[in-house]
Amino acid sequence: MKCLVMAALGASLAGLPAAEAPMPYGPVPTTAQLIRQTNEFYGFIHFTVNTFTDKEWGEGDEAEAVFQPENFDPAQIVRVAQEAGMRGLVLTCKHHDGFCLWPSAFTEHSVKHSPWKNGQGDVVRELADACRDGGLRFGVYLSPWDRHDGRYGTPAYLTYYRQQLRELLSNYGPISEVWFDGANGGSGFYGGRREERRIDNRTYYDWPHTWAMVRELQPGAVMFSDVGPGVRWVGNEAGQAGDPCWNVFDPDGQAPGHADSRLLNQGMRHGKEWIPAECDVSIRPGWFYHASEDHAVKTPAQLVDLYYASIGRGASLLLNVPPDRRGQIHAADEEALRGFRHIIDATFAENLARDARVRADSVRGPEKQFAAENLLDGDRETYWAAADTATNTAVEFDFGHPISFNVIRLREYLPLGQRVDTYGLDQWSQGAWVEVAKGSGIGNCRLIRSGWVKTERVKLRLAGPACPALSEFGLFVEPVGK
Ligand code: FUL
Ligand code: CA
Repeated sequence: MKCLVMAALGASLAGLPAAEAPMPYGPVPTTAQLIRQTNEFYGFIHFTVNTFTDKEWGEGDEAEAVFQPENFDPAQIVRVAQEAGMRGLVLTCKHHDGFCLWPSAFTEHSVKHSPWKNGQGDVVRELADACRDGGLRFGVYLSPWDRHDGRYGTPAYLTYYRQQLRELLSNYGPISEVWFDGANGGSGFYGGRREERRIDNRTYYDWPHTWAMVRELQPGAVMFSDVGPGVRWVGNEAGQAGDPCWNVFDPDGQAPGHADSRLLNQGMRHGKEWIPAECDVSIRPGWFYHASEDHAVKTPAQLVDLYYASIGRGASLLLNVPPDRRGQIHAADEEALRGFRHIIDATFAENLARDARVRADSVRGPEKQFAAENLLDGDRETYWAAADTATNTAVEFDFGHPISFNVIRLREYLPLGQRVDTYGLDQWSQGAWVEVAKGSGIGNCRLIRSGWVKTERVKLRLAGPACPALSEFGLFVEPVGK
């Protein structure tokens, strides 16, 4: 990732004279955001008392003894995630019911009073360690809404919330993502009072203060909430990014739990900040495991559709895979993920455009640094850039013989911002260019299911407010009937 940043600054490659890289256009990602985005696919782990009470939202009055996984196996969870192609996991360390999956020093409502491992267990520690061993990144979800704690709604609760966050960010190694949920207030146990509590979600949580603490303790972590600041909610829990889904956004006037879902879904072309979207969606109807939903696990084909509707529109995908009462991923979910991975791997195994002769209308400088061939080298850190004046430009790919494809993949070089407004792809057919796809917005990844196209040449057209900087172009075959 350091390389991406260096190349953006115009450093020379392989001893060639440095050419000027294009100026970034609009907001650009931080290094942490770039890593988050280019890793694309993550798993969400919803696990707590609800797994054992068969609920989606615990009331906050659950006995700690309820939490008793038969055979919690973090290595199994990590293995399933790796095989699915996930690059990290985010764990619900505390959901709305307030039960803590780690032995927090600031509450008695945690695993330390559960019979699981005689109160000596720590789910956060075990999963964080397993992730590190398996090369997965690890993130934490700490629900701001707490239906157990009697202080919820008062300033004292915020102190408690930050104490807990400090524990999670100080004692469990590097944290890649901190997930701030937007569900706020309502009825609950609240230390035995059993009442309704309302808060003003625009002011109560004093987010800037909490965000500053995260930055101090885990500078490499990306913060999720409805409105960022690191990644934003995509506006639905169905895994559907807008088309287009711009990486830039203005959070002004919006707050976690208080944001316009249509704007979140599409982003803002001329937004002031780089806050890309993340699609959180469950592999099952609910977020927590329920045996009654074993037959409602999404099929491989549905998961592949989610991939195209999230990652394929430049967002990241946070797919929830809830452990069952054993504390493991159920076989039905594992099988669906395996089928999904098989289709994705089969599709993207070979870029059919890789050996094409490529010719761009405009290339920046004579050096290889910005050459059109960089579009086909399979390396996201190398890119083709046109001259500053070439804001409406095209690249042709000549395969030398007819090829058939049904998926197009485009990637922008993100350190230089989101530069392309519109794209179009033409095929050479009976002596003329014929359009096969068009749209707007590229970003980290744009996937287009074009239907079957058979041709010897294609032309990619791009237009925007600044010259394009694209890192990859690919044509693929999704295994579906011709
Ligand atoms: C929502 C919560 O209310 C759900 O239970 C779940 O955690 C989901 C990811 O976020 O706001
Ligand atoms: Ca490249």
